[in-house]
Amino acid sequence: MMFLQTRSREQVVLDGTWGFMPDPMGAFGPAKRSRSVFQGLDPVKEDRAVEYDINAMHDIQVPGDWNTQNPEWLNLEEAGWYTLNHTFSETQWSQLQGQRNFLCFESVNYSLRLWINGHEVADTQCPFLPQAFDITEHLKETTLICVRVDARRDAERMPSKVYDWWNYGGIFGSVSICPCPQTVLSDCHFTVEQLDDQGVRGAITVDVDGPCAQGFSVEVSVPELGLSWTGQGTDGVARLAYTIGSDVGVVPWSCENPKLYDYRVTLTTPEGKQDQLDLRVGFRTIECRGKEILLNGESLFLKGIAWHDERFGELGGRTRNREDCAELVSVAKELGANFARLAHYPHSEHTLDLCDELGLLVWDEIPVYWAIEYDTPVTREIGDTMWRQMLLRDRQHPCVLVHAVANETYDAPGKPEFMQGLRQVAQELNPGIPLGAAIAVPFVDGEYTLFDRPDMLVEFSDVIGINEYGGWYSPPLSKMPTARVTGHPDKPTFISEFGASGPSGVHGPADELWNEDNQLEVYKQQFAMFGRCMDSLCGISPWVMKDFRSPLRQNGFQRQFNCKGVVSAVGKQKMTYHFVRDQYAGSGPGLGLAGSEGSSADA
Ligand code: GCB
Repeated sequence: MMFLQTRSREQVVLDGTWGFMPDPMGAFGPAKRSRSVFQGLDPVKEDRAVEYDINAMHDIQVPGDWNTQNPEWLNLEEAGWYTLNHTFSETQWSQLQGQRNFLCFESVNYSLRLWINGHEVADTQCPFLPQAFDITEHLKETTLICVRVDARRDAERMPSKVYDWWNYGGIFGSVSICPCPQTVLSDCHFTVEQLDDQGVRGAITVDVDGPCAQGFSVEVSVPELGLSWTGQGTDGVARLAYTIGSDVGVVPWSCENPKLYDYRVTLTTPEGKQDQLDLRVGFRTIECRGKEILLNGESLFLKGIAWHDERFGELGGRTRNREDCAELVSVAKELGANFARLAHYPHSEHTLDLCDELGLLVWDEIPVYWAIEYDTPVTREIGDTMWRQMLLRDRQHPCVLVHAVANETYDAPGKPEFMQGLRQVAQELNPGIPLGAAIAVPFVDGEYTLFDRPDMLVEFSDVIGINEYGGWYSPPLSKMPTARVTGHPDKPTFISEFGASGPSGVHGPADELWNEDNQLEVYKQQFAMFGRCMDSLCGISPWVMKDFRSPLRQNGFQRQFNCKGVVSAVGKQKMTYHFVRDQYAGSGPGLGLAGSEGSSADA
């Protein structure tokens, strides 16, 4: 498996109707001949007792989770077999000749096992993230692609066995074959080390894979700026230092003006063979200074909102395309947010594209969530693989403000080593971006404090997120008028979660749980607390934008949906939506935190 930058490449897109067979016992597999789905047997043509029929599978749409495509599969958590018997058109087939052909998956949950025309080519655990496999030697004009997706929850996986969201399984993202030259440009990205009135300075890294990776030349050009840089690479990498003088007038990427520049990178091998990518860059710097987080040297107040990568609709389901993601991002923009917490695992890359374009800063996150078995080799390997693929993918995106290593974890054997490993990888792959963690903080003597039961991530993190549920879990609403929160004295600290369940359309007394009026009251008390503690905080991010499907929420108010959204599962705005939007539109040091009066939610 490798990371392959596929943007701007011509691809044979394999999205559409595939065959699907649920395998809830995990019974079909390479063990017995008659059960080996990847062989593509047909019980009629074979005239023998084959217990599946490659030509009579259920229809399923790719991309898309399996759970929301058939009521019988809503709770399917074991394996599912996907098959596609694809006959290439003449044009497609000629496109693939003489090329290195990669089969690319944008996103799969959880593990993937892949056979091409009966040959096993991959067995990976890298959920939610892009994966590319060289399948050149097994391709034929008619090719059987068979994918076993195993969505089991497992103690050694990340996330582990219990978590507060739906375990959607399947192929969520697009699938394509990407023909590339033998020596391929696998990636390219810009880092920015300095951006001020002197201009911009940094480095461009170009990654190359293939027979000529030992010696090649590259050219990177940004036509809009009239600039280009050239250099040589060895060992699969070329690093070009760049300086852009202030006279060129680079417009920095910011929330107010998310300026992106198109650029082209060209690889030339010693024999004169070329490869090319057209990508985008936004120039910006991020820095943590004491309790502040700075974008382009200016202090930021994060007006955030968190969401799951789940599309709008009665059923839920993972996002499948740019349109699904755009619906979520537009709610964040309408709320007036400048910061998106993409919880609790890597979201679709379409969301990152939209955040780049619309100026929303992003916290991305790997699913190191609640109990994790840090000490086992399987978990360590999954952690390392996911973290690498997420950083490789997301470092392209100027919107990314923080890479998050964890949410509400417990100290456990192996955790310090695990975290140290993540830091080393970050240093190697994307050193300019701060690391963050969301930490569940206890309420002690009227105050949320990071230091009562310190989590090792308090000292580890560059940016600290505090998850607190004053007015909902603890303390009760009655204690909120005097509650306080104290951040880290030397690090940027923000509230990464607060909230309450407010089932849409349910009204009742503000001091009783499970109605919208109570949810609003919790928000009012929370914002009042933030207003008392502004010197501790560099931002806030309510939990959560939209009600989302979760097996942990089974009471009569929720019925398998966590209802802490400020909008419902179908996008209906709740009272808290209006309240947050008014607060974010307010003046003052980041927020109109003077209190709740005047909110349109009161009307
Ligand atoms: C949390 C978790 C989040 C849950 C939320 C809740 O602290 O980080 O994943 O969904 O609480 O609603 O209880």
